Amino acid sequence: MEDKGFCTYETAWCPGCGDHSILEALKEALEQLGKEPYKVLVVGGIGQAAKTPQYINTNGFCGLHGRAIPPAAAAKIANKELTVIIDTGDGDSYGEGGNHFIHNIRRNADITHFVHDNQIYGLTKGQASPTTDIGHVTDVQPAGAINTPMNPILTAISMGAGFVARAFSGDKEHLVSIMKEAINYKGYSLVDILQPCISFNKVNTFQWYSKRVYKLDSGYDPANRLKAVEKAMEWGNSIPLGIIYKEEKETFHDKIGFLKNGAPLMEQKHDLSKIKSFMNDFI
Ligand SMILES: Cc1ncc(C[n+]2csc(CCOP(=O)(O)OP(=O)(O)O)c2C)c(N)n1
Ligand code: SF4
Ligand SMILES: [Mg+2]
Repeated sequence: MEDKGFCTYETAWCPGCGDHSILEALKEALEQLGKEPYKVLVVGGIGQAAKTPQYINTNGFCGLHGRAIPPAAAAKIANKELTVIIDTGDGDSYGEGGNHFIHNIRRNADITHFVHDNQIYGLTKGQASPTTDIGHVTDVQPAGAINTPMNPILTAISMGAGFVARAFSGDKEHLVSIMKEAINYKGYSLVDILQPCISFNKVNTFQWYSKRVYKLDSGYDPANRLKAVEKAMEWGNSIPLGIIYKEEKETFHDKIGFLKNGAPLMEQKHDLSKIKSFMNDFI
């Protein structure tokens, strides 16, 4: 596809890594939505996936490990006109960033979260991540992973997230369509994107995912929360892709008058005399 402004940079990712097609899909989704690079912010934490802000021509920020959500939410609060997108890994999002993941759902800041879920810690060479299945053997865990994996889709739905979806890096067209819906959604949107790590995950390969994933059909109703819970629990031999749950909800901005109405917070003027009189009450 012609590059219209989101640019192509040389990456440090392995050839064949699913991160490449997620990055390409992100650029296509932004182009198709007519977004202008200077009005988009892409945020990552630490990890292979979290390098995404360095490879796309938008505003960008890389936080500490597990800390992509706080700066992303803060930027949206400061400037509601920005399209704020988090692109980061399964470890960064659900492990080190698990606390932020849960509490941002409660807050419902209007940000989009694309998790490159390769079911492994890629950058640090193959430790189990929160989504690694039990028994998964790698060089650094020769006896196999022993902890119960986290189900991020089920967690998000149970916490009250209003947009929860799953996609696969091997089906870019479908991924682009899900990304566009997630970006357009008002409130927190999560897309868990299955992604092979060809160097350190020898179990969940491109072929492994390809054999198991299937798309939800047009008869599936994403507004039915109980059905969504059932779908969220489907994993193993068949793995559903698509919008698993969707509901319109009040966003963080909707709940706070001065954020909702008027200019973006960063442009609002402060009345120093009011601050002074407030401070005087303490003297
Ligand atoms: C506080 C802290 N703990 C641990 C690390 C080491 N570390 C860097 S990246 C990473 C794992 C990243 O995994 P994931 O988020 O799944 O991204 P991937 O590399 O798989 O894309 C870890 C443990 C760190 N940088 N900071
Ligand atoms: S180590 Fe894995 S996640 Fe990292 S770039 Fe290589 S294939 Fe991708
Ligand atoms: Mg990972």
